[in-house]
Parts: sequence; C-alpha cells; structure tokens
Amino acid sequence: MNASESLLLRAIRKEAVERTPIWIMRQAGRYLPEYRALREKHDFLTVCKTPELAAEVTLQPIRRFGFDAAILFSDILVIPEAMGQTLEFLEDHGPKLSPPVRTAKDIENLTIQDLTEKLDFVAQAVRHIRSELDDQTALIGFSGSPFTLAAYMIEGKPTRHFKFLKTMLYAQPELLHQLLTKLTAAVTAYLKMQIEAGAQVVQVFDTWGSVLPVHLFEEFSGKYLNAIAAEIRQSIQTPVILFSMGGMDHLIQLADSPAHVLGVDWNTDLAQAKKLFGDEFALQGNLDPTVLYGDRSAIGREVERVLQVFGAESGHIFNLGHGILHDVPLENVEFLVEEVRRLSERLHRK
Ligand code: 1CP
Repeated sequence: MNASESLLLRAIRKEAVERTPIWIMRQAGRYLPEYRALREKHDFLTVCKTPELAAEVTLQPIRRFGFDAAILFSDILVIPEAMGQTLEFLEDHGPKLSPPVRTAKDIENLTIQDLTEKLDFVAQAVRHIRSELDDQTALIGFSGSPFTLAAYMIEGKPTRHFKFLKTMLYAQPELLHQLLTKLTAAVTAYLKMQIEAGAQVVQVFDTWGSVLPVHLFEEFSGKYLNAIAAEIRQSIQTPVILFSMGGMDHLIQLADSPAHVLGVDWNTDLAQAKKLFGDEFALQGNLDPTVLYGDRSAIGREVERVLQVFGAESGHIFNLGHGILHDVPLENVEFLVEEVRRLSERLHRK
C-alpha cells in the first residue's frame, strides 16, 4: 500500500483505504454561488477555453468541500466543435451544434486532423489544475462517449426522442457506425492528451446510451466504449471509468469491459452490481441525486445504505448516480460530504 497516493487511485486498485473517496459528477457548476458569480463575467465557452478560468472553476468545489478528486472543467461538446461543427450555448436552451450531421457527406466533412492541437486549451487547463492540487486529490479527465457525442451531433440540440439519431440508426446503420468509428479515434486521442497533461483517471460519460434498447447497446455504444478503454489500458494503463446510464440491463452489457471502474447510475441496485461486477471492477456511485432535496435524516439514511454495500472493503468510489442538480441546497451537499467521511471512516475502522 502506498498511503501517499490519493484515496481515489487506491480505491480503484482495491488497496486498503481509511475511508471511501468521494467526488460528485458535475461538481463544478451552477449550484455553486462562486461559479454563478464567475459566469456573470464570462460566458460558458470562454470559461472552457481559458485555462486559468477553467482551472479556477475546477478548484471551486475542491476548496469548498475538499472532495477527493477534481474533474476537469470543460464540456463534452468541445470535440464536435474541434471536428468542424459550430458550437453555441444558448441561455436556457442548452447546447446547439450546427449544421447537424445527417448525411455521408456531413460525416466525411468532419475532421480529426489536428484535433489535439485544436483542443490544446484543455491540455493547458489540465496542467494548470494539476499544478494547484496536492497529491491526495486526484485529477479526473473526461470525454463524452462516441454514442452520446453522435446523439448531439446528429440532433444538433437536446431532444426528447432522438428522431434523427434513431432514423440514422434504423435506416442507415452503416453511416452511424462510420461516425462512431471516427468519434472513437477522436475520443481516444483526446483522453490520451489529457492523461499526458496530468489527468490520473479518465471518465467516459455515456449519458445517452440509455436511449438504446438493450440488444443494440453493445453494437452502438458498448463496443466503442470498450475499444477506448482497451487502447488506454494497453498503452498507458491509466484507469478508465465508464459511466453509462440505463440501469442494470445496460451495465450487464459491460461485464467484459477492459475498463477499471464501472459507474453505477442511481436507478441500479448497487448491492446487485457489486455481486455481479465487484470482483472484476471497482464501482462508482450511486446516490439518487434528488436525495439532496431531502432532509438530513433522509440524506444520512441513504448515504449509509450506499456505504454499507461495501462495508470495510475497498473498491468503491462514492458519487451520485448522475450529475448534481443545479438547485440543491448547498448545506445538504456539505452534510453529504461530512456523512460520507464520518460513516465510511467508521466502517473502515472495523
Ligand atoms: O454555466 C452554464 O450555464 C453551463 C452549464 C454547463 C456546465 C457547468 C454545461 C452545458 N456543461 C457544463 C460542464 C460539464 N459538462 C462538466 C464539467 C465538470 C464537472 O462535472 O464538474 C462535465 C463533466 C460535463 C459533461 C456533460 N455535458 C454531459 C455528460 C454528463 C451528464 O450529466 O450526463 C452532457 C450530456 C453534457 C452536455 C451539456 N452541456 C451543457 C448542458 C446544459 C448539457 C446538457 C444538455 C442536455 O440537456 O442534453
């Protein structure tokens, strides 16, 4: 055991830990007053593209809550922009990518040449953040999954039914595979760039894997997630966390993945996930994000439920089962972090 290494990395390797490491998906962002204050002065993409500002926002939740890991502040959609689409964030309407990718020609026009040069502002932010963090706080890099990126690129904006994505999937699946193959190369290069700049763990967010029927998940998302994890495992050995929404049926599809960690969404039974995957993987999750609307007794009870699945064992990273919501009371986040520390220390002392 190397106690000078961060709790997060030790938990991923299932080495002894004195308590369960905690970070929260989307921990930098709108629920924090200091983030909102900075956003009054700078628009979202300017924050992403200015390494000092991206670093500042990354560090805000670390200063306030002392999380065991920082996650690079950026967005998954900087990849489509670097490949040639125009990216805008419209107040209250979310991201817009134009023109949407719908034809073979549109896919051909997307370029992955010079991708890491175009995204050098991310590498600079990572170096900056790493230089400000102590050894105990791990730095997590991230990307969207090929399928999730394809969903935004084809639709052009957030949608409920994914009509254009599903049309391509069922009418011209070979086109979608061309796009996913291109994106897999882009995501792999992008994550390697972040690792070379100082990210010690990388997470792939497969948010929209959830809109695939189970029997198509492997073909359109799982296969590409695994190709990324396999390449990173072979070439650099940096741990990869795969976070795919969609419940147990989707998670089962990742049972043979070369990833080191599986993210467990809030809709999945963590105890069952541990039985099925706990030998092969470390697990991350999975408190229902809306528990943070509840009172202290509910938060305490639900935290204990999650922690008891692992008890004194290593191999667990505490997190929400999806991103934190922007209007949860700050004092509840503070209480959550305290409770995870207090209860997990007690469990690990036994
Ligand atoms: O300030 C603002 O108004 C912008 C809001 C915002 C923020 C804070 C967006 C726009 N992106 C982000 C940062 C972000 N996005 C991070 C930063 C680091 C952290 O976690 O603290 C990360 C990891 C993401 C990842 C992301 N972006 C995902 C995957 C994770 C998930 O929650 O499922 C997705 C789907 C996006 C797309 C996106 N970017 C922004 C918004 C509002 C959305 C969602 C759009 C939709 O509803 O479909």
